[in-house]
Amino acid sequence: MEPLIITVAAVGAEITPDQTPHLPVTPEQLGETAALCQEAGAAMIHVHCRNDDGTNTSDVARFEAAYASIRARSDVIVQFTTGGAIGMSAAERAAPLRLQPEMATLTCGTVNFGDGVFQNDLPLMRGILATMQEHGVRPELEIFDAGHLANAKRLASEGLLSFPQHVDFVLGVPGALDGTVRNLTFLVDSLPEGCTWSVAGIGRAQLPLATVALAMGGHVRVGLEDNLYYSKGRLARNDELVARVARISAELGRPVATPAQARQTLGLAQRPSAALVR
Ligand code: KMH
Ligand code: ZN
Repeated sequence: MEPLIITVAAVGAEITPDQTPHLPVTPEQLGETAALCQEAGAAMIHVHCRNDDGTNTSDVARFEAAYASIRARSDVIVQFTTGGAIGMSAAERAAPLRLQPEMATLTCGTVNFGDGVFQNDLPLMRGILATMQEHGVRPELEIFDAGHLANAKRLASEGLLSFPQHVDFVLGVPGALDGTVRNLTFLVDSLPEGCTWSVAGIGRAQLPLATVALAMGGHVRVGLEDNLYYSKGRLARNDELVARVARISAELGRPVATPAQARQTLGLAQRPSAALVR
């Protein structure tokens, strides 16, 4: 099996700083988190940004500062959100793409999201995808529900996307597809030939789905965006969630990918290491 790519979704848009002392809020905290998580085994960081008071932002200057801070301290693949937070406009969600991160998410359909609706109609998807292409940003297709793969295939049939792609199954969001092994295997079986995939299990689904995915040859996303707890009642740090998956992978005999190995697997350009950049 190819080395396991561990992505850390360190921030997200839903967790508030009063829920945990471990949420990285400032660009400096994001850079420190990236360094700690790379040390623990992460090869990629999925980035949302917050203002100093913890509220969500798509401010380009804030993303620029976060990007610089991560780059100064680590080699991880930097993947921006284009999902943002519920209620953000498509233009807000796409704005940070002008910074040309290596990757960005593309959510492939509208879905209930708790009490809210995460709006991703086809025109919105086409617009975000076009902005990614304009800036040379590689998508990661976010699949929250069974119909989302069909939407991605439709974009491909329109010539806007070509398979294979890297796909992330986000399973267990209230209102979307449950985080079960059965749902994961169904989705993996539905993928176009040659795709790479990871799973982000929400809440208590995170650890079992991560374990199953790494045994199946998939990749794994963990982090506070998806799960606040290390164990029942015990708040997690991002780096220890990464370290636990890396340990399980080692026990199963599967090596954990360095950022350079992850770039090779995903077909991304290599870049000089942080040590060289500094
Ligand atoms: N915050 C969620 C509504 C993404 O980053 O691409 C959407 C989200 C997806 O987090
Ligand atoms: Zn996200």
